[in-house]
Order: sequence, then C-alpha cells, then structure tokens
Amino acid sequence: MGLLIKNGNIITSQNEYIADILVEGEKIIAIAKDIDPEGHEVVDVTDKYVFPGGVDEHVHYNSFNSLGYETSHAALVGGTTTVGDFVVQPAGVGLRDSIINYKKEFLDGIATPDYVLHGIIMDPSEESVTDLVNMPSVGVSSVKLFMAYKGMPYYVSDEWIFKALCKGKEAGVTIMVHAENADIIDVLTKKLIAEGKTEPKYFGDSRPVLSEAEATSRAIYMARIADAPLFVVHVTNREAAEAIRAAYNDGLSVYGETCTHYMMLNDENLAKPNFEGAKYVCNPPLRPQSDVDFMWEAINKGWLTSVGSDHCAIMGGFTEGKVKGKNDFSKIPPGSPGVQERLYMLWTYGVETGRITRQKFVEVCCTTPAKVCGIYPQKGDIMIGSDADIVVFDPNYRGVISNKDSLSGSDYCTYEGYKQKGIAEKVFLRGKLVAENGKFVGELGKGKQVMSKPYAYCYEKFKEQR
Ligand code: DUC
Ligand code: ZN
Ligand code: ZN
Repeated sequence: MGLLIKNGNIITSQNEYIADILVEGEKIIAIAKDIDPEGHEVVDVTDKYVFPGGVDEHVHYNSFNSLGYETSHAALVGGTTTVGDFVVQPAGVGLRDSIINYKKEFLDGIATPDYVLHGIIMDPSEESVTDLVNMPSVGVSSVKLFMAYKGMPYYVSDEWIFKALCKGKEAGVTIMVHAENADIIDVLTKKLIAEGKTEPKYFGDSRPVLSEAEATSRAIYMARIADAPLFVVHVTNREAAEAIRAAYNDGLSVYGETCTHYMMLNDENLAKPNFEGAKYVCNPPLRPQSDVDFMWEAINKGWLTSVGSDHCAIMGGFTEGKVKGKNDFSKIPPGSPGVQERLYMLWTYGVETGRITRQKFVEVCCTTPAKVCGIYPQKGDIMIGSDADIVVFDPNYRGVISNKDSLSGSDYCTYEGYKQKGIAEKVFLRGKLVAENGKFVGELGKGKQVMSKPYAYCYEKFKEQR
C-alpha cells in the first residue's frame, strides 16, 4: 500500500500542474493524473498547493553559541525537510574527522529533519587543506572559510582560502566564504567602543557594506586566480551582490546566497530601544532598506541563487544569551532563529505581494539549495525517484508570526508580529507525515544524513574540464 496525494496543484521551480503523487516507502514512484486509488492511503489535497520540502542550505546547530538538534523539528513545522548545517573543526582535529565526530556527538538519533553537512576549516594547515579531497567520502562537498573574525578561531588568512580553492577543485568540493574584511571590522569596532558607542545600533557601523564588498571582491579574485568555483554565503548588499553578478557574467563560477533576514529586516531593527536591537545582531549586519530591496531584485533576477535562514538560535535567547553584550555590542552573540519562518516569509512577502513567482519561490527555497548542497534530485524537487519530502500548502490560512508557535527553543522570534499567509498543512519527510498545521506530529530524532555529491551546482561551468 502506498500513499496517494491526490489532486494537488504541484509547484516546481519550472512549472505548475494538477496531478496525483504516489509514494511507496520513502520515494515518489509515480506522478500522473487520476492514479487508481485502489489499495492506497489517499490524501485528497484539492485546492492546495504541493511543493517539495524546503531545503535550508544554511543553518547552525551546536555551534556559534546556538542550541542543538533537539530543536530541529522547528524546521519541519515550517515546511523545511532538509537543513544544511556547518560543522566547526576543533583545533587539532582533522577536517574529515570533525564531521565524523560531530555526527556521532550531535546528530545521530537527535536530528529530526534530514541534514546535509558543510565543513568549516578552522584549523588552517596543510593537513586540513589536503583533507578537502577526503570530504566527499563522509558525504560533504562544501567547506566554508571565514575571512572575518580577526583574532578568533574562525578566522583564516587569504593564504588558506587560496589554497583551499585550489585543492577543493581537485575533488569537486565547493569553497564557501564568509566575506567580511576582518581588519577593518577590528579597527572600527575598537574605535566605536572607545568612543562609548556600545549599543547595538552601532553594530552596523562596525561592519560596513564596503567591508563586505571588499572581501567579496577579494574572494572572487582568489577564485579567479585559482580557476575554481566560489560560493559566497549570506550576501547582504548591492555592492557585494553586484560583484558576484559581474563575475558570473564574466564567465566565472561565482555564486551567492542571501538570507531571509536580509530580505525582511533592515538596520533600523538594530536601533530598537531597551537593548531589543541585540535580537537582530548577526554577521554580516542588517543593512539599509535600499539593500533589502536590492536583495529581492537579486533573488528575482537570479543574481543570487538561493535564500537560507542562517538559523542560529542563541543559547539563553535574548534574556540570558544576547544580554552578554549589554555593555559592548561586539560581545553580543551573533545570530537569530529563522528556520521555521523562512518559507512563510518568502511566500507571504514574496509570492503574495507579487515580488516573486511561485516557481521562483520553489527555486530559491528548495531546488537550487539542494543543487548547491549536492543533494539534488534526491532532495529539492517533486520527481519520480526523489525522496517523498512533500509540503501540502494551504494558501488561504491567515495568521501572525508569534514566538508562542515557535519550536526554535528561543525566547523570542525574529519575525514576531509579521503576517503569515498560507501554512504547511501537511509535511511529509521521506513519505512520513511529520507536521500538520503548525504542529509537529512526527517522531523526534529520525533525521538522516543526506550524502552530498561532489561537483555540485557551482561546478556547472567546469563540466567539460572533467
Ligand atoms: N556566520 C554565519 O554564517 N553564521 C553565524 C555567524 C557567522 O559569522
Ligand atoms: Zn558566516
Ligand atoms: Zn551562518
């Protein structure tokens, strides 16, 4: 007996059509009109949209002071069935081993959505760089390096970024960068704090748009010299996005994502009274509204490929976590929750306002992230043979985002009070019903690692060379 999802209006990144979907076990085995219901469990979804489970290529659990996978079912309630998490490499631990250890310690039996892992080089050495070619053997084909964070363990110099670009290419591993100029941020932060400008509203001044644009351009030059692909995570502004667009149009394999908050919030959030601005401190910072508008344009026109949440629910939330920076904005733990709201924000403020089409919504929230992560077409599409990760979406629901409905484990919600149009009425993960109308109804800890294949989306232009 299969599961027959009947009469849905199926949305993919390419088109939209009414059909039935037949699921056997964990996979989609047929898509057609009028599939015989005999012997199947039938779910009639007439007048509902049906789209692939969301793929959030950018989340954090158990790192950056964030809560762990016990809270990861929040993703499923928000229609995201696969998360892409960044695994920190502790000092002295091999890059590949960092993945094996992390999985054992934090994921096995704890993660609830499926997950794909990205590495992070934090212990830059010849061994770490050499290990890049071993990452696909543990299901990892993307590795992030931080240009920001002078004096902190995350920071790596250009030497290592360049070496990683060269080595990663040998094995089809995508190099991702956090592009902000560490020295400029260091100087500006010290200056602002010395001047007594310690409140969250000065945080943006410590990390200006051009410090991000400069690092983005520098990373692009390095990728160009290495003749390797590059993926720039969490792009926030016009200058950085234009550098990516120009490089791509010049024939380089340079891509970038933005994140929900850079499309929904702006720098005025940082100036909220009573230290509330701290809730919105994240790296890079929120930008002026003109950049927010540009992010929508960049997503719509394909200059940026996808939208991640950069979900990072800080331990202790606002009251016990963010408060650590009460007297110094540079000590506020960066990050905020968002995995549960990503699809709702993009649908309500994108699709419903006419800023993006339904196809674009699926492209940037499901399909392209799966491609970037090297897990397409297992994830990110409604196709025969794909995992049966399916969202049945009721577009007529009307609500308001509130932390009382959040499973993120935080004491605040980044999008509190925002409108929500539409709801994931049913969410299936590998054929199993896991969420219904904002409630988790599955079993915790059943998430599986999705093995990422090398030579993913960012290697598209290198096909002939292989
Ligand atoms: N970069 C991220 O992508 N997330 C959290 C903090 C950071 O610097
Ligand atoms: Zn980052
Ligand atoms: Zn992040």
